[in-house]
Amino acid sequence: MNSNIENLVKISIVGHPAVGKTTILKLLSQNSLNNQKYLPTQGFDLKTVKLGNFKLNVWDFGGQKAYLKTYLADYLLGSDIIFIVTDSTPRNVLTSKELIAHSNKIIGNECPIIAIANKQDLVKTDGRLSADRVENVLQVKTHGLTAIKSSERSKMMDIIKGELNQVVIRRTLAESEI
Ligand SMILES: Nc1nc2c(ncn2[C@@H]2O[C@H](COP(=O)(O)OP(=O)(O)OP(=O)(O)O)[C@@H](O)[C@H]2O)c(=O)[nH]1
Ligand SMILES: [Mg+2]
Repeated sequence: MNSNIENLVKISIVGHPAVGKTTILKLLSQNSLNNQKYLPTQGFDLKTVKLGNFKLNVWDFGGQKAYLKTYLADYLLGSDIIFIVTDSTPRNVLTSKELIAHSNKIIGNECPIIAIANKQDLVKTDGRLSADRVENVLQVKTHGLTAIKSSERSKMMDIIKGELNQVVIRRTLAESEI
């Protein structure tokens, strides 16, 4: 792939408030996490991350109800990969399931929805669900993560790398249909 456009990938991170979306954005785009204080994202944040030949535009969308209700369709439009983040509490996993159903209606089969079962460091201490159990409930591919640990960066990058192969295949197929 030579052209810049072909190497540009839109990754959308969505989920309810305080599940760790901005922390994942920082994990991908910064060397270290300097502040773990919760500051709700107003609107959205966007960072560009290089991965091999790819330029990833990673969109971190504020999870407050007003945003999701009004802008979810706009957020998701043109995504190549959608990550739905949950904090792995049973209640949040259930509301994330609704968000997945809603997102599916918006984007159809256009792009994969992958779940991130975040805050896995808290599974043993306060009854959060393991990634396998989250996957059973959500019925979409699910990866466990502890986004506050900078050592998890390579795991998150590998998850994206795995999905990029599919992005390339889908684009090639779409081109051959034109
Ligand atoms: N223990 C633990 N805390 C985490 C983890 N990931 C994020 N947090 C904390 O959870 C809080 C919320 O994280 P954010 O990344 O700001 O949440 P958000 O999903 O962007 O929230 P909105 O912007 O309101 O939609 C912060 O205090 C983070 O430090 C994790 O893996 N483990
Ligand atoms: Mg945020």
